Order: sequence, then C-alpha cells, then structure tokens
Amino acid sequence: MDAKIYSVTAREILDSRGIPTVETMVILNSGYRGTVSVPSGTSIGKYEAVELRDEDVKRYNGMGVLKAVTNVNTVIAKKIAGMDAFSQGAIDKTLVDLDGTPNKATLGANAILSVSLAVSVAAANHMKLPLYRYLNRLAGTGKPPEITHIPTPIFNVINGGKHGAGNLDFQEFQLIPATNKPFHTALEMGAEVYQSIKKILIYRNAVHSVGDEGGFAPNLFTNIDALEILQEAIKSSSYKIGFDVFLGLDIAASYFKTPRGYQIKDRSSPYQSSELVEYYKILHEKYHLLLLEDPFDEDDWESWKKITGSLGSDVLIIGDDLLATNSARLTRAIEEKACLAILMKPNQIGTLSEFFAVAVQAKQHGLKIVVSHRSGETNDTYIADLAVAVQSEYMKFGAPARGERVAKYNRLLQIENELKL
Ligand code: 2PG
Ligand code: MG
Repeated sequence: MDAKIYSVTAREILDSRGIPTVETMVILNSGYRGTVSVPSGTSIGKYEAVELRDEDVKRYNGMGVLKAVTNVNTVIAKKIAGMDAFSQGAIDKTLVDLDGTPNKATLGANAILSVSLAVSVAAANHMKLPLYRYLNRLAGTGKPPEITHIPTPIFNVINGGKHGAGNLDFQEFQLIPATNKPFHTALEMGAEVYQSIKKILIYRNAVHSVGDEGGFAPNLFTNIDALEILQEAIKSSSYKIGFDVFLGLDIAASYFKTPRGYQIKDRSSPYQSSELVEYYKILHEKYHLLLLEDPFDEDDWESWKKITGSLGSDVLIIGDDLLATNSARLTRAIEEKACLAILMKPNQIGTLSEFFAVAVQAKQHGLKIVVSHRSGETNDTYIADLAVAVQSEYMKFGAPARGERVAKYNRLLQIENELKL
C-alpha cells in the first residue's frame, strides 16, 4: 500500500501546565500513522508564528484550541488528503498557502505544525525508519548532515522570569556539561548537580519547589545569588566549573526592559545597554558563562551588535526572541553580526520545511544551533529526534526532572544507545 495521506484528525489535549494544546494523527493508505502534539511558550517573542486560541472564556479561560482542531479536521484534512507523505516540502507549502498570512494567524501555527510534524512521523513509520534517521534525510540541502553526536544538553536548573514562581528576573539559569562528554555522562552530571542544588536550597531555607521547566524557582535577593548557588552545587560535586561544566543564562531581556532601561533586582536604577554589557562581562569572568541567550530586547539591535562585538569571542550569544526561527530575521542578524547562535523552536515558525531551511541557513553562515523545547510541553519526544537529525551543537529541553522534560532526555539515551555514539 502507498504512503498517500488517508486521514488527518486532531483533538484537544492538555500540556504540562494544564493548558490545552493540539494533538494530530495522520494515517496513510498503508495503515502507518504518526501522532504528534505541539508545545507552547510563555515568553513568546513578538516575531513568532501565532497559536490560535479560542478566546472563549467559558472554556479553559479562553485558552481552548477547538478552533485550531477544527481547522485541522476540516480545511487542512481536505486539502492534504491524498498527498504523498514523503512530499514534506509540497505538504508544508500547501499548509503555508492555505493559511495565507506571514505568521500563520488564519489557521494557527499550532494547527499547521501539528500536521506538518505528524506527516513526517507517519512517513518515517511507513519506511520503518527511526524518526531521527528519516528527519535527517530531510534536514540538509542535498547531503544530510552526518550523524556523529548527540547535541550537548543545556539544563535549565533554576527557573526565573516568566517560568518561575520565585522572584528572579533572568528566566533560565543553566548548567552545560563540556561538549566532549558523551550524552549519558552529560545527563548524569546534570542530574547530580540538580540534586545538589536542591540540598543547598533546603539548607538555605529557600523555596525549592520547581518552575515550568522543572528547574527550582527560589526567592533570592539577587540574580547573582542564583549563580552563586549553582557554583556552590558544582563545587560540592566531583566536577570542575569551567572545565567539566559551565554555566549559561537565558536572560529573556524583553521582559524587564522598561522605557528607562533594563530593570533587574541586582540594582535599584535600571541598566543602560552599555552598562548591561559591562555587567554581563563581570558575570562571565566570575561564573564561567558559556552562553547568553536573549541578553537584550528583541528590537534592540544596537545592543545585540555591541555585546556580540565585545563578548562574542568568549561567550556564545544566542538569539531566541530576536530571531524567532525566522529566515528574514536571521538574515538581518547575519548581516549585522548581532549574534553567533540561533535557538530553534519548530512552533516559532510553524512547518518542518521552514525549520530545516532556517537550520541550513544558520549552518551556512557558521552560526551554532540550539534546538529547543517550549516551557509548555507534552510527553512527546519529537524534538529529541529532530535535534539529532539536524546535528545541532546544543539542545535545550529543561531540567533533568519532570515527566515531560525527562521523556526527551530518555529518548536521547535510547538514540545514543542505538547509534553506539
Ligand atoms: C525560551 C523558552 C524555552 P518559552 O525562552 O527559551 O525555554 O521559553 O517556551 O516560554 O518561550
Ligand atoms: Mg529563550
């Protein structure tokens, strides 16, 4: 039997925050099928493709996704039924054309992405290939990237900003094992230090409940205190900071930019951009920062250029909200030398083919890639296979704790084992 699309069916399910999301199943004439659910962000960049929410306050406080589900089950299903599941490019183009807006506002990026990804899973199953293998074939232009490594994990172990119930301004305090560690060792390191952080927080009488991505969400006096706790946790382990393990920050600076400057709790007056660059330099010198994500607001291009020019040779400057996995934004960032790496989230752009096109563009221009989850996730592990397929340098799937986060890490253990990497 052939791999033409027989049916496309979506439904509303819950994500890790108890908020509705879309799950879509694609069945082929051959009987092979693919089911995928899509994630959802909280710190959503201005330039991302948009999720369609029902805005019906009588259901889920307006957060229902029945409109997106209906779009899949009617317009989309009708249009792509009968198409060949191996024609991912043609299917994605059909979805983009059907929507007709640059940010997928008509049908919803949640509806479109769920279909785009589910088609690829059904195709992989039809070919009896592991998903990462099938995706890898779609990932390059001509020659797919050779699979030689599992991307290095960036563990988000302390959650602040919009992800934590605590009071920290920076969104993610991260732990990054050295890139030469095999994945299972990196995971072990992350999990061990995570447990040490918990002990330190308990000892200090600080809150040790966790935030949206499984990292702890304490109340502390300053953002620096969180870095101190990470440093202490590493010291209490057998690992050496700056050698075995490094620290990173997703600043998510758009969320504390005010008309008077960048306002964080570490200082009473807001930071002007050149002062913030100097502050980041100090943090780097003191805490071995390997990376800084979104150190400035997504429209503050001048500051991005400044920090990449002055700190870029030592610290990986990553654009998340700045780039929104969007080719036009990436082109500008490359021209203006605004950052050195791109955070890539499939739902920021909305189709698999566009995701791959951005990955190719980034690689061609020497930018490093971080494949990333969202703060609202399900137990779906697609993103783990995708990171391996693209052969990104890094991946960011949250803390080494909580079901929806460890599902991805456990999937990577499986892939590592299978590939004998
Ligand atoms: C980020 C992401 C994922 P969200 O800012 O990098 O960690 O958060 O999904 O809330 O946008
Ligand atoms: Mg981010």
